[in-house]
Amino acid sequence: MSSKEYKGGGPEVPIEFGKLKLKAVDTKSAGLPAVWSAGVKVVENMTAGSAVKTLFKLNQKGGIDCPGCAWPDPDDDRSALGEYCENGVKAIAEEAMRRQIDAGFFRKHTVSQLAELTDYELGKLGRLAEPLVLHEGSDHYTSISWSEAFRLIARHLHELSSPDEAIFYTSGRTSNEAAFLYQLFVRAYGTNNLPDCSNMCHESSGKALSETLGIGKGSVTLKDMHEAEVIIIMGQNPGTNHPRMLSALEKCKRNGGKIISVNPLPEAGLINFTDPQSPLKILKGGTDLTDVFLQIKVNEDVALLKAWLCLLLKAEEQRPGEVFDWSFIKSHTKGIDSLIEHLKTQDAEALIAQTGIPKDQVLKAFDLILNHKKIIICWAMGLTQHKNAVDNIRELVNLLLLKGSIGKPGAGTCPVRGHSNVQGDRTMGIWEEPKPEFLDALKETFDFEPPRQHGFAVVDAIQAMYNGKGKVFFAMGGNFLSATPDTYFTAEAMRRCDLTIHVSTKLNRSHLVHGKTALILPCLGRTDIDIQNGQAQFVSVENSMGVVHSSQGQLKPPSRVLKSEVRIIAELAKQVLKDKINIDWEEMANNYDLIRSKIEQVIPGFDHYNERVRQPGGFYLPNSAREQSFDTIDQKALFTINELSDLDVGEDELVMMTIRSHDQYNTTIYGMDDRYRGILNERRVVLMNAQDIEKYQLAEKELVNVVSTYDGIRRVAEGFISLPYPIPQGSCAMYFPEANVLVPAKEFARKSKTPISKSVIVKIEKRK
Ligand SMILES: Nc1nc2c(c(=O)[nH]1)N[C@H]1C(S)=C(S)[C@@H](COP(=O)(O)OP(=O)(O)OC[C@H]3O[C@@H](n4cnc5c(=O)[nH]c(N)nc54)[C@H](O)[C@@H]3O)O[C@H]1N2
Ligand SMILES: Nc1nc2c(c(=O)[nH]1)N[C@H]1C(S)=C(S)[C@@H](COP(=O)(O)OP(=O)(O)OC[C@H]3O[C@@H](n4cnc5c(=O)[nH]c(N)nc54)[C@H](O)[C@@H]3O)O[C@H]1N2
Ligand SMILES: [Mo]
Repeated sequence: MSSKEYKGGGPEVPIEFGKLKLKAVDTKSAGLPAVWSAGVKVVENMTAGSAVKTLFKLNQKGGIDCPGCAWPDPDDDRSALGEYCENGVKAIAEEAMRRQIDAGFFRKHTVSQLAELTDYELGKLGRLAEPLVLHEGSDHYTSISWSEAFRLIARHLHELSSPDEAIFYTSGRTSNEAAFLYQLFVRAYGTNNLPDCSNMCHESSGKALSETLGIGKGSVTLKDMHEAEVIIIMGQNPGTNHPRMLSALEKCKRNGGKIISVNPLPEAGLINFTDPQSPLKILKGGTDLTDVFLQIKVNEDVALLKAWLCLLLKAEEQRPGEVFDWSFIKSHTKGIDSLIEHLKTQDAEALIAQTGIPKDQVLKAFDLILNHKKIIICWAMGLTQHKNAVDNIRELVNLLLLKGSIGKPGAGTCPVRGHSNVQGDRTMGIWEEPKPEFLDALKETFDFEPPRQHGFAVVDAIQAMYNGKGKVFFAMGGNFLSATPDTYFTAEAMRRCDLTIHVSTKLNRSHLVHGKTALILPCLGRTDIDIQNGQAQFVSVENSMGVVHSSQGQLKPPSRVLKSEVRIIAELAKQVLKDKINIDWEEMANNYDLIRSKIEQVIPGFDHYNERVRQPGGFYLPNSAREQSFDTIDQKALFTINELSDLDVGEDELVMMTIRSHDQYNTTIYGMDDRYRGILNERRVVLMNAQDIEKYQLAEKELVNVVSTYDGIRRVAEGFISLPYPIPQGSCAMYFPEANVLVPAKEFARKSKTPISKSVIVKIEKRK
């Protein structure tokens, strides 16, 4: 029996129930209901005029980059209606709220009272309207001037015995300009402690792709998606999280392409799709997208991929020279012999059995892979958040390399990014493990010695704060407490900090579970007009396919007091660094072109940045894998040998994945419905296979506790409604962030430190 236990509500995770309603699981996505539901959201929050203005500018050339996902916009023809989806509209509505909260609001409500609200209720309060401070021992945020706030931060940072006692987190909405300035400030101050949301997201992809293909980004363009013969979608729910991707899949199908979906759940958008911007199709009922649906057990993707590799080898042995792309393999890769040796020791039948997928389905998909050459594999969090996540991605690279499916039209890797500028933030140097070349360029351009020692990733940062080694926590956006694993442990870590600072647009739980002193610095969002020194500014971002383009806010900011992220960093840097280095922060904040000129000097691929970012649609960054040039140690693409999942799951245990509902953006809860999955009005649910429900002898919709035990600590998620759902036996699913209490902070992917948010071993316990 473990001695320590984390359980039960509190300010970290208030427990509140909705009124659950169930509907049949939907297999169609988008179409009329989607647009209707999104439209209602916009009108609730914005004036009709500004709503229309915003939507028409969304993802248009020269318009606003949608703060939703990182899916690219078409290079050529964009819909005149605007390139938006239901969830993009919700993202806009959430940010562009007219309602605002200022010091008057915080006088009326204590922090402890606010912490009793759910995340959904917090989001509805409105935009943060002025800088706020919570003094040690107080339960009220009060107003503070910007200059006082900067002085307070500077005082704390100067008092630390080393810059490495400060941690600077970034979420992925921060623009290139703000991200570049931020990392410059942090490194000039003296640390590489720059953890970001990417550590919890596509870090496993970055690690696996850099090692095997020499570039941590995907290789395909939208045109490739349209031209592919086969697209395999693994561990991703595009209908909810990247709805605009469905249009690309539909184009692929129209060109004769086939789609294989690998997922423990029959997700709506994967099965059928109606383009909301195509009225005729809405009437006719949409396109069947998926040709073969493989309902895999959670965390058995290496087994499936390895089974396909074995079958390919067998076919190659029967028809030598016809199955593998030998000319590509010989000229561009390394390690084929060891891979073949390894595959010969594997038993394809056993691997297939391990996936839980019927054999005929695995073979049906295999036929498509065998008989086509232009293959793209798309993936997201279903592959990246496991102990063997890096192996998942290395194994899919093996498949593409055997087929020569990389760096050719219609073929390649497609890790589908999450936050709208998470890829750009990394390009700008938001990374705890900067490359020496990057630091050398910073040194050359700005004439200071950047720190060389690697900093903390997210999971290291949590431990450091808990152990007293991280004393000041600064967050450029995001919601660290709710997004990270082990909510109670992380809460304690944050409370032990001397100072926590959040640059934010909206109130969230990380403001309410805070350090001894806490600051909230309210900033402009993507949709807001940004005027500096009398001049309207625009920012730039990089999408999932490496296109850098501009984004310019169109709406009047909710309060005149708000500052842009760039301005906040510049003023903080001046206050903290004084004359330590010779950088004119003020000048850069007055004119973002000057920041872009510096980016051009430091980061390869940004030549003529100011000129090219002004071209409609922006420009592509160089991508070596796309050119079949592999920038690895040997200058070859690398075959690797990968490990199957080795979860030690007991008889009475299940493997739990945390997933997003249709009505949320990460920790921002837009609404209480998960419409496509037919679960309405309730987030405290655990989706289970009917046979597992029977095995646990649960009554219909019985309220249960879900428990995980790692490193001697029992973690209890109290009060979740057990629901029968089409999910493989032995697997179950709960929503992120409510289920984060169960994810242990010390368990993460080998080699990438991404928490195991998609494979937590749990028990279902009856409530006494
Ligand atoms: N509307 C909306 N859009 C978003 C977001 C949002 O919250 N809301 N978040 C953004 C961000 S930051 C990100 S990273 C992306 C996330 O996009 P996704 O990765 O699509 O998001 P998740 O809900 O985490 O979904 C993971 C999918 O993987 C499947 N899965 C889980 N475990 C496994 C497994 O072991 N194997 C396989 N094959 N599949 C598995 C789940 O069933 C689910 O369909 O979306 C971005 N876009
Ligand atoms: N269990 C589990 N945990 C997960 C995941 C999972 O699948 N399962 N997914 C992980 C993934 S993929 C990610 S990316 C992380 C997300 O982690 P984060 O990026 O930290 O979380 P978000 O919920 O996206 O952050 C939302 C907050 O950002 C602020 N914000 C919004 N727009 C802006 C802006 O323009 N500027 C500034 N400064 N602030 C802004 C608002 O205050 C809002 O409350 O969560 C991770 N955590
Ligand atoms: Mo993400």
